[in-house]
Amino acid sequence: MASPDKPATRESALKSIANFATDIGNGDQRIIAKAASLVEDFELMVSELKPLLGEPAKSPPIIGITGSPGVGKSTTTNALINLIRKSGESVAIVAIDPSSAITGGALLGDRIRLSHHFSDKKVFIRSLATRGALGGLSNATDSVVYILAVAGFDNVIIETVGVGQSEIEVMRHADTVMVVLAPGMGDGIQAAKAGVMEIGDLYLINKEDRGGAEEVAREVERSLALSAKDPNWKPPVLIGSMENESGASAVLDAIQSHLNYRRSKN
Ligand SMILES: Nc1nc2c(ncn2[C@@H]2O[C@H](COP(=O)(O)OP(=O)(O)OP(=O)(O)O)[C@@H](O)[C@H]2O)c(=O)[nH]1
Ligand SMILES: [Mg+2]
Repeated sequence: MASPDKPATRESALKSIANFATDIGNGDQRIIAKAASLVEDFELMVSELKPLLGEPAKSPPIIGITGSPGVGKSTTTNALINLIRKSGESVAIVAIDPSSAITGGALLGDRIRLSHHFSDKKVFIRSLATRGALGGLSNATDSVVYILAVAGFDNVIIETVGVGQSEIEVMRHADTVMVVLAPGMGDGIQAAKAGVMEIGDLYLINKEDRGGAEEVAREVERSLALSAKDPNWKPPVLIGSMENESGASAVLDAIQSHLNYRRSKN
């Protein structure tokens, strides 16, 4: 739908971003959402935004959550949001939604799952649709994450569905990548095949309540023994049921440990 104040050119889009600078810095969610739309529509790059918005005061940790459709990534995200908010920190979520253009389905599910956070000013949720070339989504993610950093969010979570090439690309922007799996989806074997064993800093076997999680965990550990992403970091394999938040604080602790490890390296 054409909106009367929607910029028509890249130049005017960048002008709008420049005008948004103060409001973005103040964490105005309506303006942040507008800026994100401009990033998507015009594929604005961080290198174009930086002269307009400056360096963020601090860079928030970027937590990537990936895994096959339906394993419980959004449910896990929701559990993490609850924990992060309990600690008083703010969090922004970027959900990469490959299906929205086709079905509009997955995002709707996420909307319902995350909707109780919508009135919380310290939680910002934004979806980005897959479109265009492989690098497009990755660039858009990079730019939106940069805007969220300027806006001062304490934490950023990126959720991607699946483990295809563009997801792996997107996950490169994350400081810590968590791969979520679930029993009964042939996931242990699939994961080993699909190359997720190379991208995870930690693994969560979700839906423990359904049974079979231990077996998947052992299988994942066996695969991990064969393919180390970082010889100095042994990815923890956690088990939980995120629907009832069982094991969620152990997940957040493991994420924090990896972020600390990363920081200690830099
Ligand atoms: N039994 C059980 N079901 C769960 C658990 N966590 C999530 N689910 C269910 O699994 C389904 C998928 O959960 P989502 O969180 O939407 O999964 P997702 O990985 O984000 O899915 P996509 O974004 O569509 O790929 C939902 O029906 C959840 O209620 C759990 O711990 N136990
Ligand atoms: Mg989801």
